[in-house]
Amino acid sequence: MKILVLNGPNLNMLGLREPEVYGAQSYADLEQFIQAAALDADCAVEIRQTNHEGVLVDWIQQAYGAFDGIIINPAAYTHTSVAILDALKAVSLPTVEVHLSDISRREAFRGHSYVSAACLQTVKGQGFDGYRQALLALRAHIMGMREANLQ
Ligand code: CA2
Repeated sequence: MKILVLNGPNLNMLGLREPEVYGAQSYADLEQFIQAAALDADCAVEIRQTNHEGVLVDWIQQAYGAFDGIIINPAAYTHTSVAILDALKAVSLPTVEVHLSDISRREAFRGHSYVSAACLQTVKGQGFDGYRQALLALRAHIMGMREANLQ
């Protein structure tokens, strides 16, 4: 099972600023954590990060036919991007949204996610472990779909 993990703007700054919100570990630590979780779950993950909205849209489009599902932390674009929502709807791959922090308990503008409407579920406020939870939920969903198609 091949899963594309997409991380949006400024997540490459993890560990350098705001450790009280996002933790003290670095982006490289996050990549290692996700790779270890994927190994445990017997999934193959490709992890990418960009600061550019259009690049996220391109990567989502290119995932069609190449990956079984998507895990996405669109970072600030969560709260602004109809383009990312439309791309996720267009490819219609099973997708889980992740946020390190609990966006429902922060500033009001973080309370709304445009991308949620195209996602199976949103995992928030669980730190790095949210990516592991997202991976397990996505794997269960994809395996369920495969079984249903066999019947
Ligand atoms: O909680 C999350 O994962 C967010 O997606 C992170 C975004 C934020 O805009 C969302 O509202 C919630 C911000 C990512 C920026 O990460 C930083 C890391 C270190 C220092 C500064 C920002």
